Amino acid sequence: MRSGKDSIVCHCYCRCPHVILGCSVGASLNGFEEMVEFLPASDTKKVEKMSPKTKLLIAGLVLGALLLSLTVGLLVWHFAYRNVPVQKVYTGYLRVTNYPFINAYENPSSAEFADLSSKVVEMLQKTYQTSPAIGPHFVQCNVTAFSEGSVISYYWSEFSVPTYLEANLDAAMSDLKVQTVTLRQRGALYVDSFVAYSTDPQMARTFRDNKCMFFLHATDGAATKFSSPGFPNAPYPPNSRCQWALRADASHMIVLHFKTFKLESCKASKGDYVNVYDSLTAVEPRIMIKLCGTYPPSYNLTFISSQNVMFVTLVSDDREKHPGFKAEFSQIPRTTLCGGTIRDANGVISSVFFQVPEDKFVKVRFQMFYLYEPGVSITSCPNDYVEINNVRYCGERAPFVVSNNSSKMMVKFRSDQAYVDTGFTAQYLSYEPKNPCPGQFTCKSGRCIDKGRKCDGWNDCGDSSDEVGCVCSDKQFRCKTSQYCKPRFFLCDGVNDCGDGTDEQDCKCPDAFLKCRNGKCVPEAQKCDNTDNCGDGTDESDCGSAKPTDCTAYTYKCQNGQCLNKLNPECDSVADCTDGSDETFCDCGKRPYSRKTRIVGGVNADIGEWPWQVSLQTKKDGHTCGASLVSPTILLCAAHCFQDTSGIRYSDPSVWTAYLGLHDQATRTTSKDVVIRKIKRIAAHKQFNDFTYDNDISVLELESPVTYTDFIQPICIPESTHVFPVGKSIWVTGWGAVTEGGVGAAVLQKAEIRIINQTECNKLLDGQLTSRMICAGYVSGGIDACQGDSGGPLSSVEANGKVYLAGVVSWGEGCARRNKPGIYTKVTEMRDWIKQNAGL
Ligand code: 4AZ
Repeated sequence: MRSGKDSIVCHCYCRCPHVILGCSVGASLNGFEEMVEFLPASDTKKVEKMSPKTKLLIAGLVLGALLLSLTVGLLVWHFAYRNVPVQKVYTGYLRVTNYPFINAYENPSSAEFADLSSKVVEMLQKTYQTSPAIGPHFVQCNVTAFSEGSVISYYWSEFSVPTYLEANLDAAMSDLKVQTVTLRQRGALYVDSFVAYSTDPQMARTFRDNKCMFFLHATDGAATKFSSPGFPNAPYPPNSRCQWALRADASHMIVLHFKTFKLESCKASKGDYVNVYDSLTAVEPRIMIKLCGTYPPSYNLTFISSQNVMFVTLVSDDREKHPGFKAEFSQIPRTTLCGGTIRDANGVISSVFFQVPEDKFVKVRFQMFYLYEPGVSITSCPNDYVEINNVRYCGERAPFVVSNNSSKMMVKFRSDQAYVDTGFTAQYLSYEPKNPCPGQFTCKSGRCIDKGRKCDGWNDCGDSSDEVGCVCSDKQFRCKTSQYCKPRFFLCDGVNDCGDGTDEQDCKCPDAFLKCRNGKCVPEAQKCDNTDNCGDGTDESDCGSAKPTDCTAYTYKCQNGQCLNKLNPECDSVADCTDGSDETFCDCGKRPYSRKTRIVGGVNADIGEWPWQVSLQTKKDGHTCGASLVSPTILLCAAHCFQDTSGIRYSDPSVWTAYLGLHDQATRTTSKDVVIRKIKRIAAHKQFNDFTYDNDISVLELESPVTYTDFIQPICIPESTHVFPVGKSIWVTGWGAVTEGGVGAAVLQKAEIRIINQTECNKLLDGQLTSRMICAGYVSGGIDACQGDSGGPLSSVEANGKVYLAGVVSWGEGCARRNKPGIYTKVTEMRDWIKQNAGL
């Protein structure tokens, strides 16, 4: 590459402008003028009559003109693009071995700092001059900090280089070796390691103006606090470039904890972000984490350095305003964090060599496994990994087991300098070689599962070994490639559950036919012809445009009576109704803490993740039902929560208390985020059928309005025409029982489930569904709504980023039983009733 570029450069610089082309073109022109007559193109005879010399001259002229334009083009390209100087900044660090570290080096204003930094600068300048690819482009360099070891010097260097030499400079900088340099009058500087990385020039500029640069040293005992500019009274400024250099005493590590973190939500490019480095400068290979968005207070945003330094940067763009962050750090003595040998029969580990009793085999169960690095292959795992029997494991993995046909096992854990993640927790177990899973089924991986889970259509082992060689039941179908049996309600749900499309292949309509949501096929030509050919409005509700149309049950109705045939037009930031009413009442379904978080065990909700979730309690029973906040005074709930029994008059509003902003039942009276309200009015659906649970919906009015906070927000109520497609991933939340017949959860639980095909679900539930019910089930089994979740929300995150109430937890055959999905009141079917009873 490089040599090719060089040859072009040389050619253009030496030959183009005057000498060669100037002469040859000039000579040809002279000869041409003397002898040639211009001819019309069609005058072929005259051309034919031309002498060979003339023809040669014309050819030469054309060639010359071509060469001239090529030369001009190359010159323009060279001077306009290739030769434009670009500013390059490298940051890095080097180790000076012949100076001991002294405390004064921590203070950039001290004379000692100035003395050593001028030596390092001189050494860098001299070193750069030794390389022809670096020296000519050097502009300036500066030392920003020192740390122990003997003295590590952090610096930046600025260069101005023509675009076409930028790659050469990068290569030369990465190859650069610093030898010991003899300094002017001041002896020598011994340097034994040196790194330089190209960096964002804007970030590097912060070093120079020092406007938002902070140097902090951990103190013994108390944690040292710092925060983004203006926090908590004002948002951090736009276009910020702030840096915090954190230090601890020698032989210590830094523990950094973000107590509040509220930045702009994460964007694919740019956006606001905070980087944490395991270094005293912003060098990419030492980045521990890049943080953006909002983290709930419960999220453990804690990072530990490998040495006694850490570096935090804040970069903001020019859009939106956000509060920022509050952080604190402290120091702990440096320790060796892992390694060892264990000889007990069972236990919990971090990273070690195990040996169980000789007559047993050993296996390791990873309960939590997060060794994720952006852009890194999870098959080769080159950077951070766990290695067992020469197999590497990395990335983000569901619980898994690795077993060994021996009583010994070596589990190695390796992490490199860049990027950190939560890590893993594992348990090691010894097992009888002849009977690894007494009374249970042994998965191929060595994992033990209940025998009843074999051949139930769900991948319980994680490696599908429990679903191999099964005979499918009448509630199941067989996937073609894998031959696994899967629940029939996975058929035609728009999701490729088999992996080979078997479950979706017979669902397609013939060519030129449209598939209706109810399964019917209608000719494409009937789409958007103002006739409901499907019978469920599919062909008339999604016509791509928002053109006013005749009003039907499947068209969206604006407040001015106009109807639209655009699918889910509400709050999509496009005013489709001429009166703009599709974009009003959009202040709902927002989650201040909207980040997808990872929680050990997988089902605890995060604080503030479901801010419309309400706990309805009675004095006698405590938490009894869930509910959803839809306005400052209105909750939506199930009707069956308010059926009187012989003991309590549940239909009496005064029996109930609503807890809003609640996360953990244990803190319902102490948490500052919780707001408590008495209930003023209960309107249960008059047609609620307590035998079939048809029309299972109610409206509750709070005694006084609540103020919205980060933890209390309303969910959006969908219009009657809103479509929640089959197969869509959706969330159910509540404090209900965690097992069938079991006790309720203290911490709010969440489960991701999928909307299930109404016809298939009705088959599974022996025809008990009405059109006012929808089914949703947990894909990998075992989790579902249960007693105590009733009345709570089925929350759907829609394309517009807002969360809509798709259903209200209603009933089910037991809880989390295979092939028995949960049943929810279909809110779209209840839209008019909600309007009449809640005024919303
Ligand atoms: C209940 O008793 C209940 N599996 C709610 C939901 C489900 C079962 C029971 C769904 O409140």
